[in-house]
Amino acid sequence: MNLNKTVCIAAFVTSIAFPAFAENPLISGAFSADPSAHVFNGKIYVFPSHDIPAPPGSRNKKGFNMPDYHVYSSENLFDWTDHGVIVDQEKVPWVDGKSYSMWAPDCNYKNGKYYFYFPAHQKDGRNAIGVAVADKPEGPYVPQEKPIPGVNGIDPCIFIDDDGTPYLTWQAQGNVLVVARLKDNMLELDSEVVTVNHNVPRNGLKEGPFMFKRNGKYYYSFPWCERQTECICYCMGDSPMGPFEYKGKIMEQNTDCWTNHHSVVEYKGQWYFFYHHNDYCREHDVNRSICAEYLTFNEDGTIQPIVPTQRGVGITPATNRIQIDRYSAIGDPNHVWVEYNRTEDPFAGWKTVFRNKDNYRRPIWIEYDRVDFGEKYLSTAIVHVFARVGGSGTIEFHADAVDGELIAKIPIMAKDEWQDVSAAVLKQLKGVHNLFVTMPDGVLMHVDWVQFK
Ligand code: FUB
Repeated sequence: MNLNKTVCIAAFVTSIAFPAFAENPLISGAFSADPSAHVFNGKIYVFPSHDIPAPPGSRNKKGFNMPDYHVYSSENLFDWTDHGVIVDQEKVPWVDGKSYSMWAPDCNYKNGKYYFYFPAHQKDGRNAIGVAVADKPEGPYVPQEKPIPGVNGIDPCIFIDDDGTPYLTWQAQGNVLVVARLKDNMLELDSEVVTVNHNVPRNGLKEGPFMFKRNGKYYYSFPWCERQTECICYCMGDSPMGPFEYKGKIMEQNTDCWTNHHSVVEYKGQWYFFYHHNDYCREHDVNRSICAEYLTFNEDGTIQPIVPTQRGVGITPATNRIQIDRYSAIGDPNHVWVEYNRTEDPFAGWKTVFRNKDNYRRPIWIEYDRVDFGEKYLSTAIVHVFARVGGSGTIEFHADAVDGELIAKIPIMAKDEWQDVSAAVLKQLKGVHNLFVTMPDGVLMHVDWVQFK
């Protein structure tokens, strides 16, 4: 179970990092969507929007209900700190404070200040994009009295070129992506608003643009509903105002969440792709959660397609509760699979089910890669497991392969309730290894997490 993956810090109070896990979704305990990731002061900051279940009195029972924004930060991609609410619909002078319309935002740094751009409904119901300004990425942010003149629409992205010139791109009314240069004050337009010139081959809704630069090329990427749901496609060009040439899809459409929304960032020499999916919401797709994957460029600057994973990014300490259901690889799906924990809590997470049917003779296994065993002596291996009476057996941990070195062998006495069962570590590992968890004997076991101490 992924309880308490992050700690929420009351706004502007000292931040405390709570150990979390380097898996997808990144944030537990609250819904989060539309992640905009940036590196400021040596840390990754993610500015997502914030989905909530429709509150009483909402005018939009079945759609998005988005009351405010939080910002999250991490230095290592597994400890995420929630710095609390940075902008609230009730506290922005121009926003209809009961509209729950705070959709995808973005943030960037210029002239010693952080500028946070966000869309919302004005009091007359029309969409506008406003700015809130702060001295630090975590705030406090002070919203401007009025939205940016001449900018009507949603999903702002603020790109700052190497020469310091800021550009704002967004989805304008009429399903069209537009771009304009901003003045040095970051608060007003400094050019005409122009339609982004890209040659994406077919029609279909386009929104959520993101712009970044690498090796002198400008990348312009956005969610595009080519078929049933949104994929993320990208274009490349030689100027932030376009034209851009369509290059393909970074992430294909998925089946159960209609929207996707992304950002791309380089951190400590590695490129990352942030996006969202409705992992913690079974019933519908308007309560979403942010995720991240590694992003790789080809020699010619094009981007390798990304397939969403449970495992996500980052290295997990062996001393964490390792959520093996966020696996990197899995054995025969007839014998090992992942199930959602059925509880009242939407963030209760998942468990792995090991099931030996018909005297299956091959290994039943799941792999969780990138586990850091560190340099210290870890003597005990623990599994949080449920096995029904009559279902006793063994769980084993192996290093780097299903039949790799045996790290621990844990006999499980069935108990009809969840239990922590431990055994001595048989093989001391140092550094980062891929962990394989297997059930060499037994009939049916549910495993929630494993851990080393
Ligand atoms: O989160 C609300 C809207 O859904 C965003 O503004 C779009 O990009 C889509 O993700």
